[in-house]
Amino acid sequence: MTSRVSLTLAICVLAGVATLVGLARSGPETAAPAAATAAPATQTETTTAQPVGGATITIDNFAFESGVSAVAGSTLSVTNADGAPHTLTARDGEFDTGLLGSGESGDITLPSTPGTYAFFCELHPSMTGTVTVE
Ligand SMILES: [Cu+2]
Repeated sequence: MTSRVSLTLAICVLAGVATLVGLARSGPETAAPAAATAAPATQTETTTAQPVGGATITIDNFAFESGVSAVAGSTLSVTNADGAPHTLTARDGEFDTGLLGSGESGDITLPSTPGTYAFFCELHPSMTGTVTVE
């Protein structure tokens, strides 16, 4: 009987040692804060190609500057360098500077669809021009 008890004790002691060894081995791994460092990678670049450096059109001597091209959706700056007031108004109503007095400037936002857009001056309908949006 005694040997059987001591054998049981020995097994218990061995099991206890094994448990301690197991705790000791797994301890450092669970304590490592490696999981917390991999999180913030979702809010990266929202690559919406924002046009930079808008084009300009100058009005002078009752004429629009011709051959202007600009990035779709960008801002076009219109300067009236003439002695008379003018507007730069799209034929299809997509943009309009409104009345620009002598020496005044106004910005319009170009369409986001590429193409050639015709415009005119509301005060002087014979003044026409186009802007190429690309
Ligand atoms: Cu005009």
